[in-house]
Amino acid sequence: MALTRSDLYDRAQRLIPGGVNSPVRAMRSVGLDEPLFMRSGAGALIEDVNGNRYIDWVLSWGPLLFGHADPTTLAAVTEALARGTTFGAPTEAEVDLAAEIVDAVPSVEMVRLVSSGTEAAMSAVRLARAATRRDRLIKFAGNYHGHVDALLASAGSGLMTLGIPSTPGVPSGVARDTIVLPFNDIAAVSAAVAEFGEGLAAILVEPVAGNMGVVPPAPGFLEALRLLCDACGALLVFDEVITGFRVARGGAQERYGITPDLTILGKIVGGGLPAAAFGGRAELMQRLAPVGDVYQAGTLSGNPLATAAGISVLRRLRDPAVYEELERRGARLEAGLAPFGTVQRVGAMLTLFCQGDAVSDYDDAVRSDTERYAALFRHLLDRGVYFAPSQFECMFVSLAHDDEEIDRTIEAVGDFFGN
Ligand code: KE4
Repeated sequence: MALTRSDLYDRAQRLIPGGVNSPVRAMRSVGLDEPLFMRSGAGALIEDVNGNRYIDWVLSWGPLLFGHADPTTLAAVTEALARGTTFGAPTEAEVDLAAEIVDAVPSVEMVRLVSSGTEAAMSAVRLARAATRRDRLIKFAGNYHGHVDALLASAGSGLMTLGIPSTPGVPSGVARDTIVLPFNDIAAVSAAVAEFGEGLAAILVEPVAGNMGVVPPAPGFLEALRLLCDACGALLVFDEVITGFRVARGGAQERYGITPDLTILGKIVGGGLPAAAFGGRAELMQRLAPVGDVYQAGTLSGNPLATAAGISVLRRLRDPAVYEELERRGARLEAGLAPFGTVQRVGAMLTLFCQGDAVSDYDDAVRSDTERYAALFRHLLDRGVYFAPSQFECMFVSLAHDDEEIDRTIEAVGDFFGN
């Protein structure tokens, strides 16, 4: 007899903090007493352990551009699996995945593969600090770059949902070097650069914010960050863990025509398996061990299964029709949801904010009616639609979401708002 959701949750809570391996999965901010436990996925659909099926707009938080159990990805991983799972030595697939990334992402001449976005962000920060011989960082409220000590202050994902602006366990000396500014506020960045620019190693930004809900860059914002970095000698670091390969094949840097010095990648780059990366100009990346003196390492970095999955996905993204189709589906969903709140979208990532005003930064985002969003989330579950279990996340459109599933989602949302 398979365990029910309640049995699983009881057992999980005795063994794993909160019964989950990542806080947002607890689904507490949307008023569930116990999280959904998922058992399988196929295309745009996901099935929980009680046999309920949902149209999945979370898609594991962004990696699955071709949906769950994509046959091409499964075939690639199965073929790799038959030859073993990890060697701790260079493999051809790592080189092939690196080649796909370099070909796709305009500013990346060299890349280092790692296992998570957090690891990529942590490594990029270390490299930026080494390259500039400076310590200070600028990040933005509502941006989340993984649970890196130096970057947790006012993170947008997880912490934002939990209402914790920063977290215990981060040494005060570490937090002191991180300056947190309002997203899209050029004047604030200019002032901070004027005051701290000499000791500034990097400005980190989600070029399209996804971790406070989707907040596009205001006109001129990314350009201003580029100019301010050039003026003070800091590096511009784009965290494209969400936007990479999603808002364009070359990410936000291609879509907006801005060249960062370092780029952080994750999610789609691993095709649903644990892989992430950071990259940039060769002269910067060559500072990394074993060529350079900046240490960075990882037992499972470039793992053969994850690289097989990543290659199987990235190679298909060379077809421009992929992004035409993602744009069409995203626009269809956006138009359908528009009557029900503030919908903000860039390409295949969007958020329905439960409020009536435009959201341009963290302070705007937190004015959303999170209780109403929680009620919408629960209503949708009953209608077989699975939204992000937090107002401050994205809906991730994929090539697996067909028009019928988009329209069914719109109808279910409309029912909630009484249309
Ligand atoms: P991971 O360490 O979770 O692979 O990546 C961290 C990260 C870095 N940068 C951005 C822009 C990110 O969005 C993330 C992780 N995203 C969250 C959801 N927004 C992952 C979900 C979770 O924390 O469980």
